[in-house]
Amino acid sequence: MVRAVCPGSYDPVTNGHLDIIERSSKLFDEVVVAVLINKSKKGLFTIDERLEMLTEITRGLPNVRVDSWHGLLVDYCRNHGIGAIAKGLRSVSDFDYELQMAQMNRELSGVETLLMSNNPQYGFVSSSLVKEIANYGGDVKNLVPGVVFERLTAKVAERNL
Ligand code: COD
Repeated sequence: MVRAVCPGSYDPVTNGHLDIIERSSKLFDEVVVAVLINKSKKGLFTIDERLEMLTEITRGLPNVRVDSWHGLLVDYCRNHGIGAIAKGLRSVSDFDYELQMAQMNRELSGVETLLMSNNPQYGFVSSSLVKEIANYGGDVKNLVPGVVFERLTAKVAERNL
């Protein structure tokens, strides 16, 4: 069984993330979508909320499951028998950082990283831009899955009360 992890902050998950998760699920026997917890970064959504949204949108993908982890990604891979990290690449600036992380993770543990070219339709989409646009009342309906759009709208309304 060949397992891969799609790691991220997923605060929140976007259509760009979902595209990479779906494509990874066709390449590997099992894919774990792992929310990496960064305690020094206060997110908009709690870890549980991110996991709930990820669970909802990956329901139709039988070989995908979701999980969370606090610590090094390579330790998660080691503990769960995962040999590959699957990620998306949007730009040259993504590439510089992703290559550095891929090399470091391989050096630390031997785990391989697969960098997949993004779907150009979502090349400009990031969680932080989605949050900023939603916060100022902009329309992000086409950038995120339906469940995320609903939760984001509710969260922004709650904050602006
Ligand atoms: N299209 C395609 N792919 C996309 C898009 C898009 N529109 N948006 C994001 N992605 C992909 C990228 O590959 C990205 O890497 C991944 O989705 C996750 O994106 P985010 O924004 O949710 O998450 P990041 O970039 O904040 O996640 C960074 C990690 C959490 C993966 C990283 O910091 C990490 O591995 N942390 C754990 C601690 C660790 O091991 N550190 C040492 C690293 S060498």
